Amino acid sequence: LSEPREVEDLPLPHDFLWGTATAAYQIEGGASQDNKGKSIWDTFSHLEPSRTNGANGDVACDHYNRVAEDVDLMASYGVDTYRFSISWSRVIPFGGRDDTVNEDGVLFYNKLVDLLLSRKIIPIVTLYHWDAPQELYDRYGAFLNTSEFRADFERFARLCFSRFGDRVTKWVTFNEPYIISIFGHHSGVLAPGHNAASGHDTRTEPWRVGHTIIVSHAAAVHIYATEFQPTQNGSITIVLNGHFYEPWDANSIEHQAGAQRRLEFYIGWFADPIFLGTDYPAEMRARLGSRLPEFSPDEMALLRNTASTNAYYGMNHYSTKFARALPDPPVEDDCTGNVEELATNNKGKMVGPVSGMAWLRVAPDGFRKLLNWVWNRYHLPIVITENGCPCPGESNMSLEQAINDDFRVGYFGLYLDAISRAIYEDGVPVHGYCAWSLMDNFEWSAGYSARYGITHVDYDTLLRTPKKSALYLKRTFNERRKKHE
Ligand code: GBH
Repeated sequence: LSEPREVEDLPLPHDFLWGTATAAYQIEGGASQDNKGKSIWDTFSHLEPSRTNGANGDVACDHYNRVAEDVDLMASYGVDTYRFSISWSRVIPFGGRDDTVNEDGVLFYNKLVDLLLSRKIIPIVTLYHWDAPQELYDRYGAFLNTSEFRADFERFARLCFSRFGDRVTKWVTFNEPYIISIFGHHSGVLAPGHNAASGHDTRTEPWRVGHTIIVSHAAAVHIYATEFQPTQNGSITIVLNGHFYEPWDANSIEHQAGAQRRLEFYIGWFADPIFLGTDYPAEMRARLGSRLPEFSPDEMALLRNTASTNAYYGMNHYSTKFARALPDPPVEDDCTGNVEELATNNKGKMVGPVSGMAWLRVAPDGFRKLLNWVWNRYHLPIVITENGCPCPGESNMSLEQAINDDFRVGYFGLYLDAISRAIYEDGVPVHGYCAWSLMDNFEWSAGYSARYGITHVDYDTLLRTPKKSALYLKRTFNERRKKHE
């Protein structure tokens, strides 16, 4: 697994879409410009800046004021598509169903969408990439109150479909519900920072949050399918992230089961109800008992009715880990299925070379296996909605060093080879790929110290400089897609 590998530049289908991805809070800045309301990320990063490496998204990449330049940049890379998110509190500052719409916020996204279309770039729009209006937590606990949150999210979704849906035809409801639930309401390393130390019930909060997201997603899908899709002809789905898990001991039934269970606790948690219209995975019911909410008959019916409306499986994927089953009973607030995650297996073998983030190792074979796992379980086409990495040491590099990002070029090359093999050798329908990210940006708890961009951003001058990887992606997609013609 850990030997260095050569990129083969294997072919991809001629109609395979590629592009880049970003998220509102990570790039926009303009934190209080034009009446934007506060989101939980404004609160989280300002209240205790140590949680975000001393940084915040007040300015970020200043994309809010540089949107035309950024669309030009993407056009120069030859992208087919661009995945971005809408800041809820920019279009509805207080977020709620009876709160006023901020027309300046709507105008910004109209401008972005029109610029993209004028360059023939297809927008993929995420409604929620982690920046809940602060007011919704203050009023009723946001995700912790399913019916209130669902009603407010329905209004927000309806607003976006009706204002942008004449031109936006590819919608994503939520980005990475696992991260919202676990990192936001268990470890608390991401906003709103709920964890045991801050007095929250980590035995139940993540599962309640997950439940709210699943139901709110299905409600938005229902609204889109019944009120908008007939005239707008677009598609809608959700984006789920997840590592692939290899058994820590490849020959042990116990650890094989542990790896499978870990995948179910990470991915099946959301994907089974959403894409299959069924209950949570049986292993989760068995292990979590009353900690896991029940779907009401109405919720179950909604899930069954909307499951097949989801257009594809939106996959964010970065890396692979080894899963080691732990002896039962698990700790009280276990959220893993009682599995430990490791970078090394029982034989001392590493998952792969480490990137600029300790958790992110280069493991294209795990990626290919995950594509197969998802296809075999859900039978949906797959779009890679995020994939990428920071180079080792990149945060401390000069501009000149940083733009020579050979490590990232190698990572992209191997992960694209894995997609090619999944398509042509395994028969998995993968339809598109968005590199994370268009440019260096605010990397949540790491602040500006982790650079995932294919474009370098100088945070003093805000100057954008293409890295080698941007030019590689442009060239390799042209070549790989020709190979297949
Ligand atoms: C994505 O999240 C986000 O959608 C995007 O906004 C973000 O910038 C990008 O990835 C890069 O991080 O699994 O405990 O070892 C990915 C979420 C972040 C989840 C890192 C796993 C690693 C810690 N991942 N986290 S762990």
